[in-house]
Amino acid sequence: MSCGFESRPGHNMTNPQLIKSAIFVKGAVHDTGLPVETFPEIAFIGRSNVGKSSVINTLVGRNKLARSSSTPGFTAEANFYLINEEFYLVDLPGYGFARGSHVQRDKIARIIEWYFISEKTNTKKVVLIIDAKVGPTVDDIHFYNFLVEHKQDIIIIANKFDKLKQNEVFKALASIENAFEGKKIIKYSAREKIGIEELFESLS
Ligand SMILES: Nc1nc2c(ncn2[C@@H]2O[C@H](COP(=O)(O)OP(=O)(O)OP(=O)(O)O)[C@@H](O)[C@H]2O)c(=O)[nH]1
Ligand SMILES: [Mg+2]
Repeated sequence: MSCGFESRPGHNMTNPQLIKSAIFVKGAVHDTGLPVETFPEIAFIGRSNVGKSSVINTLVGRNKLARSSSTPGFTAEANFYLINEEFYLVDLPGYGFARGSHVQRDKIARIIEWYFISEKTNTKKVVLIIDAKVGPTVDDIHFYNFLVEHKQDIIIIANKFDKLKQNEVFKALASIENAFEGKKIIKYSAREKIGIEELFESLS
């Protein structure tokens, strides 16, 4: 069984035909809510409104699989999408919503922590999404360190790259790279469909 997107030399990785099926299975906030069937999981984590749901949609070539919204705090559970009946993409709730209450923010942090600590989940890779325009936040670094502590295989992408002016690109990338120990950063725009191929390759 493959545990990610198939990578075939010469194949157009953005071709949505590689995605034979993409189905929302369920949302969970606790072990008891997890899908019955176990498959390898790729999780998407990042600030509220950074574009996690939009990135998932670009990867599977479906505009409305994962529901996205300009209202921050939209995704409130760990949402499991079954791809090709082989693996799950897991859309996590976004952290750091400035206008959210303490109680709300705590609740979201607990859900994210539960997802990575649980022995019932089956995470193979984590895509940490940073806002290219905003740059790395204290929360981004907190959750990155949390993922490192929990020995996760982390891929970092800088989404909303389309919002950067040409003369902002170098500085924006450098500040993200510096914040994450010089790790490779994939430039991404869910809106302009930039970086999809590179992300596919990292996941395969
Ligand atoms: N300019 C631009 N806007 C984007 C991009 N990706 C997402 N957006 C917009 O950002 C907003 C939030 O997108 P979502 O995908 O819902 O973000 P999310 O991280 O899932 O948000 P929560 O579920 O609230 O945590 C929407 O209005 C999207 O259209 C991008 O690459 N560029
Ligand atoms: Mg979302």
